[in-house]
Amino acid sequence: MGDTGKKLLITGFEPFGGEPLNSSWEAVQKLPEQIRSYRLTKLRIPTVFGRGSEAVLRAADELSPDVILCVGQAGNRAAVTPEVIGINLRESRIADNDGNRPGNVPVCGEGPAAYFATVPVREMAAAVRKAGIESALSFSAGAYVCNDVFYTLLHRFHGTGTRVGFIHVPPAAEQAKEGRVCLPLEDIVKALTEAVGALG
Ligand code: PCA
Repeated sequence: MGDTGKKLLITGFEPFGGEPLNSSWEAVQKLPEQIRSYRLTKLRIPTVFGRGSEAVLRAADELSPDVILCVGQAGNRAAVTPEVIGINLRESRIADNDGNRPGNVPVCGEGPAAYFATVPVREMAAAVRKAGIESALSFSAGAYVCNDVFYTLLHRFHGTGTRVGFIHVPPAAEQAKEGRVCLPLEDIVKALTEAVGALG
C-alpha cells in the first residue's frame, strides 16, 4: 500500500475587488479529497491583510500539515504560476475586503526581506505543462494579500517540517470580460491537481 497519510492544507481566497467569484476558491473547492499521498483539507480565507494569514495559521495549528499550499487569483495572468518568492512588504493599490490599503510597511517587522518557497516549484510547473496547461514560474506574488499570506507562512514555518507554497491562477472562464485572459475552471482544477501531485 502506498503512503496516503500526508496532510495538505490547501486554501483559496474569497472574492475581492468587487468581483462575485474568485477562481482560486472555486477551483480548490472542486479538488478531490485525496491526491496521491496527500489528504486535502480545504479552507476559504478572507482577502484581508493579516486576517487571511491568521485563518491559515489557526487551521495549521489544528492540523499540523506536511504542506500548506495557498492559491490566489491573478487577474492578468494567462498561465498557472507557482510563486518562487514571498517578500516582506505590504503595498496595495486597491483596498482589501476590510478597506485596508497599506503602503510601504513590512508584513512582519522582524522578518528578513524575502523567503523562497519550500515546495518544488519547478517540478510543479513542469507537471502542469505536461497536462497541456500553460504554466511558468512567477518571481513576484505582488505586495497585496496573496503575498501577505505567503510571506507570513514562510516566516512562521521557516526551519520547520511544514513546507509552504503559493500558486496564482488565472480567472475562470465564468469571470470572462472584455480583454481578460482566463482559463476554464476545469483546467484550473486539473492544474492544481497536477501541481499537488508533484509536491513529492
Ligand atoms: N488574489 C489577490 C488576493 C486574493 C486573490 O485571490 C492577490 O493576488 O494578492
